[in-house]
Amino acid sequence: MVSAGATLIDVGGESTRPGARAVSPLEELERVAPIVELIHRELDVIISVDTSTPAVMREAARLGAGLINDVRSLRRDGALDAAAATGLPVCLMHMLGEPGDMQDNPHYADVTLEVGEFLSRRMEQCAAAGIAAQRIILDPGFGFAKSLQHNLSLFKHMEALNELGRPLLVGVSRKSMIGQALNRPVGERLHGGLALAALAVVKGAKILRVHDVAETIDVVRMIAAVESAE
Ligand code: 9MG
Repeated sequence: MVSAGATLIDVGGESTRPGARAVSPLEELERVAPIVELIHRELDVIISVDTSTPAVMREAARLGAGLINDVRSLRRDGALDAAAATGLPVCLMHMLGEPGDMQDNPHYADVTLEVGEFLSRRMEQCAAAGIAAQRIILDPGFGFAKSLQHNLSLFKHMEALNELGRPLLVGVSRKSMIGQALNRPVGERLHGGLALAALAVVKGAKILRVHDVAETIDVVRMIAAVESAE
């Protein structure tokens, strides 16, 4: 991934898939710490640690992580204080509930508005805990507590989230919204994912969380080539 051009590698020890087995903080730490240490030693890349667990945030930061990616937006007990203490940038993602129950009939009157309000409230909580706005990246949380229609509508109106004034991270690679929209199994979602990657960049996304790095980099470079033309 790094030789293909990735600037960040996201390392996680607890699956966020619906129905995934819960992992104790110790088990999560034992999974994540050696990988963070190894990547930090071997590769010139920013390590993003995908965790909601305060102890993992602190230890990963000590071992060289450069970003905290929390799908729970620092809502676990102690997470705000732990993230603040690391001094690292933080990605706040929108999700309602927990991965185990998030897809049980999610409901929104206006999904983009509600995602924006949620992220704005989380930024306020971060500010109160000593995490300055400049340290924050925002993520609409595609596939987290959202139906296909919620995901499509949120994607269509994603530009509205730029008004929050912070860089947007978008993760849609290989996700079920592509599978559902195109009726494709997970191994056949590359083209749908690249289409969404291009659209996300056009709508203002600054970071793409992807599996297919080389292909996505071509998409981004091609957009840049067009945008920089006379
Ligand atoms: C861990 N993880 C899985 N999907 C994700 C997404 O869309 N965004 C972020 N920030 N993390 C994700």
